Amino acid sequence: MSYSEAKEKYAKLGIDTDAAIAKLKDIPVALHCWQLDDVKGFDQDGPLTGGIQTTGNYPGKAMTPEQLFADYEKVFELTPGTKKINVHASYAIFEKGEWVDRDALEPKHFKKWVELAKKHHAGLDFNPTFFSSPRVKDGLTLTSPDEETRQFWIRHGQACLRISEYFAKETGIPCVMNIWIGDGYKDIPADRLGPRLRYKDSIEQILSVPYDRDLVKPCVESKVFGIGVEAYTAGSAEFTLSFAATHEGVMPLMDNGHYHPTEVVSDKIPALMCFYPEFALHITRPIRWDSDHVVLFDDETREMAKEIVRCGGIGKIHMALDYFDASINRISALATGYRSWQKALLEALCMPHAELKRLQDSNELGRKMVLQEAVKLLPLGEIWNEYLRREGVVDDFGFYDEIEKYEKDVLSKR
Ligand code: RNT
Ligand code: ZN
Repeated sequence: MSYSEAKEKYAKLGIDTDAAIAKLKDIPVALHCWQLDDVKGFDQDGPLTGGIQTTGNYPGKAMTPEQLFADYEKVFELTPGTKKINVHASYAIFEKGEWVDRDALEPKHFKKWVELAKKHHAGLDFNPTFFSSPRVKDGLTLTSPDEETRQFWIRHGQACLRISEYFAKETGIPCVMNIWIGDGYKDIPADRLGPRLRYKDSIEQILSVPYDRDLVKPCVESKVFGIGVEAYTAGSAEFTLSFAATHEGVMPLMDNGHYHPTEVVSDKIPALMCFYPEFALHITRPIRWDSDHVVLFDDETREMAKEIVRCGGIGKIHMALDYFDASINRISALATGYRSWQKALLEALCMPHAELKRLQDSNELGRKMVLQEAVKLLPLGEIWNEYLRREGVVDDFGFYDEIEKYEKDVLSKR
């Protein structure tokens, strides 16, 4: 089937696939640098902490800023659409012989990231790194009862606000700054309130430094549990939603790996749309737990994209990918997850939402179900291929040959 034949089929349902392609091309989605090196970063040599874990030992991972940037460039080449670059504070790039701790990070340590972003006309998002550091005391950062530790991490958050503002000024694109901490307890706590009150106060202190609210968009990410902190995490869903609801200019961030396994973020998106003018998402794929597998074109991913589109969330919901698989080629992992999310958005943009809503509201639920099922078999693949052609990007069948070539030419020499 040709694109024009496929386009005809959609047109019969009142769907303009050219308009969908044009819209998709401009929707920014943040690509996370930490898939490329198993969340290692450049500022420390210790293990990954914070209750998150990468598994696998696929060869060729990026070990220097140069390698990581080269891999990023490859991912850009293999993906259509508008990207943001998502950077963690642990990816600071120091001059030879230089090193500063997290509370002393400055914009200059991220100059090379700005250069990369500018080269690709991309925006930058930022994340303070409240893990993988000897300054994490007893597994705690912003909730620590040790005031010196807590203040260190507050200063880190403040430093990150300044860096976020620098990113936004340099690129001309607002920077989403996401606060996530792994603070919690392995077993039944004796005090659940104290850590949360300290966390609340810590975020307030971080946000008390002056910054341009049009340029920096802070958000707080919730989590139900982490490895080694199974009984209690301070930054629970209720905590972060309530914090964002009561602090002007702060958004909640929902990571779809951070809920009980039968909860779905697709259903939470319209709930938040009722109350928040803007919010953020981490798009991942949990299997049995927050395993952070590569995002695929699966049912829940598609349902999330549908909700974003039909709730009018484009432009209001800040989308970022967040997963880390060390068992396969990491460039393939990053690009595949991004391409899957693009497919999900494209499908959502090519659906007869108005008609489906009408059928729901008039209680024609059998007809609604049949139409929902029928649109699943529309020739989306042809629209996807046309999008890739227009963007000058390799199709799904040629994709892995490009990866293999890069592996042979570049990764195998590391
Ligand atoms: C961890 C959170 C968090 C991290 C990144 C590296 O469970 O999802 O977003 O994945 O900050
Ligand atoms: Zn996340």
